[in-house]
Amino acid sequence: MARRTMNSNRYTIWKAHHPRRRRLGPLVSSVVGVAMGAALLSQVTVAQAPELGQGWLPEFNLAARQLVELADATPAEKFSWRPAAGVRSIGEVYVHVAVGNFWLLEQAGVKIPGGLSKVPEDPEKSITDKAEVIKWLQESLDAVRTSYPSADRQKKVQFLGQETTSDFVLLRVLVHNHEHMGQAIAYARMNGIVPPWSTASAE
Ligand code: NI
Repeated sequence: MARRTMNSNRYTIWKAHHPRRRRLGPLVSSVVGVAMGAALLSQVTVAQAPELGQGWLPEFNLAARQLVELADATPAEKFSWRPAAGVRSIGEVYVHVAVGNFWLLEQAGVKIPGGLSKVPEDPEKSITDKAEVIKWLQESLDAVRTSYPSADRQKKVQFLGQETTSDFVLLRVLVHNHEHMGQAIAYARMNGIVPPWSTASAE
């Protein structure tokens, strides 16, 4: 008797952890639904971001294109908007990206004519006009794009007090642009600005 009770309990526990096969119906259809959704999503993604998964430079070009498109779509008066005191404004984020690009290229041992030396004192405070901000951003993105293919990426360099390679510092360039592109999207959305590539895909 005691044994049967134990077996019965075991069966109850087993059933609870192994739903009957017919319960897989909705699961299977949801898997199909997700697969169809993924297929649709991938069509949209390819249409708006053909650079995805195509290597360092295409991924950089994606971030570069979206940063400039988003800055262009932002009204000039919004460049001074910031989500809270003591946090970078929209314009300061773009200038930070621009200066970061020049600085990181220099750290990676890449020579840029003018480069960091052209950047004015306290750039995030001195470059505030929309057209000026976009000019600096664009120039820095072009500097990365044109120098990356011929850079000696295996070269040993010092970065933040540690020995590394030019390649790894250039990886930071890529990551940094994507990081702040995401931040810029959030800032734009908080101001009712729709990223242009998002509008295009919704049509
Ligand atoms: Ni940063």
